Amino acid sequence: MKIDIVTIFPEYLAPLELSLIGKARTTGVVQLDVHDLRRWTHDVHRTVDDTPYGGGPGMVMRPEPWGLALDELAADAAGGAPGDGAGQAGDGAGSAGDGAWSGRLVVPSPAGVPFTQALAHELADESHLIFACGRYEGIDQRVLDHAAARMPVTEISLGDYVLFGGEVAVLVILEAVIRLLPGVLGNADSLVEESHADGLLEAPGYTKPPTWRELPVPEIVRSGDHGRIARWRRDQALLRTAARRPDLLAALAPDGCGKVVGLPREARGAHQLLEPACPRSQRHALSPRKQQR
Ligand code: JB8
Repeated sequence: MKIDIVTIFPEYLAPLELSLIGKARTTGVVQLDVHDLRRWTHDVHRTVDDTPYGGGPGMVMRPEPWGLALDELAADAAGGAPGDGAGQAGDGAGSAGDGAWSGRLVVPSPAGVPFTQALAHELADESHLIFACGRYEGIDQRVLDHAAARMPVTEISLGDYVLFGGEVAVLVILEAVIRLLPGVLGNADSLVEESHADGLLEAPGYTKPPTWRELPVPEIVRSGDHGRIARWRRDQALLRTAARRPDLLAALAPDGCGKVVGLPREARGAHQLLEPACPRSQRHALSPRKQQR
């Protein structure tokens, strides 16, 4: 997989040299390059921002450097490349950059679609990802509109909170994506991934010693009875999910916590325990379909 990241703070992406992502780079699983947006500025101050039309606080990232960056990075290696220097007008108003662009543009934004494991899998199936890291009040919308006419563009939000810029979001997204690529994880970790795909939070984990600071490891996980251990872990996963992420449980059981349907037989005991964690006052939040009626 080819990965390009454009940012005004290349040093922010230094962690991509470490650990398993660093190894994926040195082994060639990913070819990752970090680019300074100012490389595509031409004024003496290498300006990347300007005041917002319509007023308001802060600054907006100017479209011209972003356009030139994408002209170059999205240039289809096979076909006539936009911005390959072969006769396109300079920057400024012109530079249509016509022709198909390769790759998929990913733009972290609080206004994006939620990042999920499913979206991580989708991105892991791409051959070329280009990440645009915004700062200030974000990137001029026309950059995304222009790109979206030439390549897939996905604005992604990590959650309902606001960062200073897109760099740390890109670190998160790439950590989730690169660990899915063939040859990055061993088999044991692949199985962990599958168990997370069942839509529940993981059960707690324990290791030696059997008692630590007077706290014992739950007897059942030391019992060696793998059938009972599996049921216990499933129960713990359900309890945690109900207490912390009722939205996930609702997705498993669209009729709400009064009727948990579609769960395996062995989960029903745990479901009885769940009822107190799912009070009447929360049931409407667990039944988005009913709410719509
Ligand atoms: C300026 O919270 B975020 C995020 C915040 C940002 C920009 C990009 C992403 C650009 N502020 O995901």
